Amino acid sequence: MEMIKTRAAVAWGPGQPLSIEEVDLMPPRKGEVLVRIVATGVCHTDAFTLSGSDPEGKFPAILGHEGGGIVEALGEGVTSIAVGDHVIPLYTPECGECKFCKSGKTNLCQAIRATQGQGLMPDGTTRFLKNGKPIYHYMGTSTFSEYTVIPEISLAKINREAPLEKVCLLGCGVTTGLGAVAKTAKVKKGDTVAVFGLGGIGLAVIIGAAMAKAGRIIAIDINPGKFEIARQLGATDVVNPRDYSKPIQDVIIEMTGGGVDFSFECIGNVKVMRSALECCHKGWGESVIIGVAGAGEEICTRPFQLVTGRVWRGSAFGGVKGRTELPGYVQRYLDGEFELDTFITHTMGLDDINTAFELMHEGKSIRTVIHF
Ligand code: NAD
Ligand code: DAO
Ligand code: ZN
Ligand code: ZN
Repeated sequence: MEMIKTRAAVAWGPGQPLSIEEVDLMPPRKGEVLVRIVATGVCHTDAFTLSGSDPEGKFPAILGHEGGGIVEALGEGVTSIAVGDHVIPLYTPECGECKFCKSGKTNLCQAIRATQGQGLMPDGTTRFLKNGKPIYHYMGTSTFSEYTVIPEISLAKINREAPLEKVCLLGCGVTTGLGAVAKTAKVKKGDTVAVFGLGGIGLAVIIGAAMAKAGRIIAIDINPGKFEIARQLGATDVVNPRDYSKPIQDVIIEMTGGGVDFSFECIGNVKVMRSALECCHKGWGESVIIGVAGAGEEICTRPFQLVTGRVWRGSAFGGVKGRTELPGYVQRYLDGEFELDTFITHTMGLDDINTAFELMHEGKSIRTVIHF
């Protein structure tokens, strides 16, 4: 197979708008797959990396990690995926063989972690080139390109009947929220839940909590424009911290007669992470950090908060193992267990992708889905 041209949104440097241009894409090598991306969501993590706050952010790069696509060609030795398969790229791969995959305790496969974090394919090179110079991959996925090359272990094969322009959201935001509730926190019927940040992640946490039949779901955001959708998806209470002069954890402790059973931080703000921990019930409340904080930032609380029974944990991709478990989430969507339409506030072509970032920064969108 020859090198092909692909239309992509290139991030040339931190803080710069993405540039839509044609770049060269080398064919898939051993263990790699050429995928035609049909649609991709734009997640806050893309904006985080583009801003320059991501310690692993490398430029120039092709960002994007919430995609859905169709397999176009296979590199040598690929056996688990066939041409024509519908796939969701995975920024958390699943090799099935590393210590992490075999542990049964985590979804954080480490098979290609080192190269993926450097924007490289597992052999240490890039498939994207512009004028002969490498353009880095992003999170092993680079879905802001019509064609992309992805390791076989980073692809979940899904039911072909699933609409790729919707289930692409299961490539990050929605699965992250649903998984954090069901797999990381293990929320049970009747539990009280607080959700900090009502973007794609926080709203997916609300759906997950409603599916778990949580008794009370308290949705917290400084943008009241998010409250209507939160209620529609199952929030029982909405709270704007700016309406109160005291710390938001005190407000929630009062509202709940002692604190929540589970809280979820879906923003990436270390101060809110503290509030999320401290609004948990003494003796048993658990707080799950989902938001990604900027380079060098640290969380803090008084250790006595943990001594007295609160638990702090974190969740990446909802603790979901991509190859073995994500196809099941797609099926559950097809079976009508949860919806995706409410998340998709905007759709547009790749040429308008910078508008998608503006809408996110202005708090006007939940998810924009880019259609190629
Ligand atoms: P988003 O920007 O769409 O939503 C964030 C929300 O937080 C917005 O509604 C905003 O108004 C609200 N907010 C901001 N500051 C606040 C404050 N001080 N108090 C209350 N609300 C506040 O983002 P998103 O796409 O939903 O992503 C959320 C976070 O999750 C990001 O940090 C992202 O990088 C991270 N993320 C983590 C994972 C993971 O696997 N752990 C996966 C995807 C995204
Ligand atoms: O295994 O060390 C590792 C890194 C795993 C990456 C998990 C990323 C989760 C948070 C980033 C947000 C994803 C969009
Ligand atoms: Zn994401
Ligand atoms: Zn592995």
